[in-house]
Amino acid sequence: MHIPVTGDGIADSTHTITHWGIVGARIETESGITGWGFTGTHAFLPGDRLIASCIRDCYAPLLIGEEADRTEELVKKILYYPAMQWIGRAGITQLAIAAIDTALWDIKAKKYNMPLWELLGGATKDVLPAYNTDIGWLSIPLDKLADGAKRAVESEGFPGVKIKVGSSDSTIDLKRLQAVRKAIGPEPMLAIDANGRWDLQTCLQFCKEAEAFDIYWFEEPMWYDDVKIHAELARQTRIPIALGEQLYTPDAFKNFINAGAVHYVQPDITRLAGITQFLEVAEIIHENHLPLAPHVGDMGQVHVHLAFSHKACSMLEYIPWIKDAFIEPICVESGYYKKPVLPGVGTTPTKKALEKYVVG
Ligand code: 0YR
Ligand code: MG
Repeated sequence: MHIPVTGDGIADSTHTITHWGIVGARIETESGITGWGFTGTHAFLPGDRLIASCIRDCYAPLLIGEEADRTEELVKKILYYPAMQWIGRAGITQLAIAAIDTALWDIKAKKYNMPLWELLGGATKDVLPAYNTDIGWLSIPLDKLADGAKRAVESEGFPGVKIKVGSSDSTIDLKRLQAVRKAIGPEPMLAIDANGRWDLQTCLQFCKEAEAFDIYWFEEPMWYDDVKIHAELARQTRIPIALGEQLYTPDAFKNFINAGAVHYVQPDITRLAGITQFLEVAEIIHENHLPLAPHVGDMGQVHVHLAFSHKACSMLEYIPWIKDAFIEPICVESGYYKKPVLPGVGTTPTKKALEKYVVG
């Protein structure tokens, strides 16, 4: 499905998009359960077709006829399928497996008639604060940015917001940051996200000035895979570093964590190979006494279950783009997430959405 984002489109330092693509798997069992799982894209159809064909042509034949309930076993089977290991241990193959894994968990949760958070052993918290990213795009002009942030905090009750930085001139970002902090006051959580755009020099300079605005975290400051420069930045600034939305394997997380290069860890089921690997990464994060702050870009539908269930998680990003395409949309009231109640993992689309948004 290709679903329109907020307004006429949004931009961060790296991505300019008008639609969000959710590409995925529908798996049916002989006993009549249908599981759904998705990854997320720019809604770039040729790319989406690669993911769809990876699911249909490479992995589906390995799963047909298997016992659907053996979730982890089936995920390991496709994750470590020798003929596919050179083809991908990141990117397309992980996005495809993510969708399949999510659909398998959906089947299991539906079979046991429980929402995923309950299937995973129950909620570890009653309240889950949401922070709003949708007010903070780089494409929003400064006056609207400050107004939107103020409205999110004061009228809508969000305990926090995140704004995008990463402009070619970082003094522009400092002005935007200053305006937002002034608009929302000293209390609310305020995070920034450069989507990997800057280099170490720019980050060091920027952070020196930005420390005055009480930044909760600085997300993806520099190139996604470079552990060393993030460790260096972490040593030289008081602002905590957040990342993980573009890491595809548990090993990648270990590398950043072991180097002291990350403070808030942000796995995303749509980039990691789904819920099974997310749970593995969540344990690694917890063992290292770090906070888990799942990325929602945009499969909040599932992350809300994982956030309520895992003890290392105490907040969740909020981006509302695709919620209305599902029979139980994610729901934030006065800045806090509501616990899902329907059986499954939250990925069953509405008939209407399938009619309206499916592209082929
Ligand atoms: C746009 N959140 C993010 C959007 C957002 C991205 O590509 O997906 O900015 O997901 O970085 O933390
Ligand atoms: Mg981000």
